[in-house]
Amino acid sequence: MRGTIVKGIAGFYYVKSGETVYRCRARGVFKEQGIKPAVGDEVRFEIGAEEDNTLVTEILPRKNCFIRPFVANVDCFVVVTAAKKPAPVLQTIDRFLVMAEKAGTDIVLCINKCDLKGKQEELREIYESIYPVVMLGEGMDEGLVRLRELIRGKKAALAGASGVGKSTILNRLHAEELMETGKISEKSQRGKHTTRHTELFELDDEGTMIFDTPGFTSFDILEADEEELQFLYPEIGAYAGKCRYDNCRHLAEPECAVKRAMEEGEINPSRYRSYKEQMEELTK
Ligand SMILES: Nc1nc2c(ncn2[C@@H]2O[C@H](COP(=O)(O)OP(=O)(O)O)[C@@H](O)[C@H]2O)c(=O)[nH]1
Ligand SMILES: [Mg+2]
Ligand SMILES: [Zn+2]
Repeated sequence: MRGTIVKGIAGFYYVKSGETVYRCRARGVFKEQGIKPAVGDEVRFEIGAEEDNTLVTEILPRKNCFIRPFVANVDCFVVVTAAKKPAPVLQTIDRFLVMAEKAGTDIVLCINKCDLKGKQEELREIYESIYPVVMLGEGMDEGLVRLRELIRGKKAALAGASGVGKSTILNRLHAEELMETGKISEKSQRGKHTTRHTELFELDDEGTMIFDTPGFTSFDILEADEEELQFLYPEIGAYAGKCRYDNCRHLAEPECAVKRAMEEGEINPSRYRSYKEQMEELTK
């Protein structure tokens, strides 16, 4: 049988296959081999004759895998920032975006708390030509509908600094789904959303799942090489090979197409600054 790990607690893995969730243990040999199933893993499992004898027998190849939180197969990162409270920090937003680029996922930028008078327009201006940008806030249902469309059929994860509203957005997505499907009793059972351990929730019948995790509030040190970094900033990578020097890092080299593009207003200076900062860290 095949399924998706939606939860792991105390040595048990909960594998969703069709409409059923099976409680499994991992095959003993996994431990010997240092393999640990992660929430999000696609697995094969075998139902045992006795109770608690159902075993995860194979972990299918992962698209990506993260350590903190320990999850696998993220299809789409929803990078969340607030328009205000906390004040958006562009370098922080860029680092989350780079983490997502490095993991090879689809990316959506969510500007939350747009009901407050904040920096939403400035943020939108910087990012809307690079990523889909969704404006969210108290009572802003259009943004939520758009977000649902952008993550449809994918395993999505919210990432962003603490306090930007990730848990609130999860609650809004759940509430909308529960209203649509009439699963109100389930809603009152669950009560208000609080994240304790990592879980993968199904949001609809179209395969949309969302990682509910206390993590993705920070990023590990970027493991990329110098040539690669430009491609983690897609609008900078678009100029690769167009500079005077083939190995141009777009720093102090003459006749650099990236710097020219910035002077002509094609690349935002704050994005370039983030790129430069990360490049300096990589080459330290
Ligand atoms: N005004 C406003 N406040 C919000 C919005 N979303 C979240 N908040 C508030 O921001 C605070 C942090 O939200 P939370 O979802 O816990 O953020 P998290 O740390 O990213 O999970 C809470 O007090 C929320 O009520 C919003 O759209 N507008
Ligand atoms: Mg939270
Ligand atoms: Zn260059």
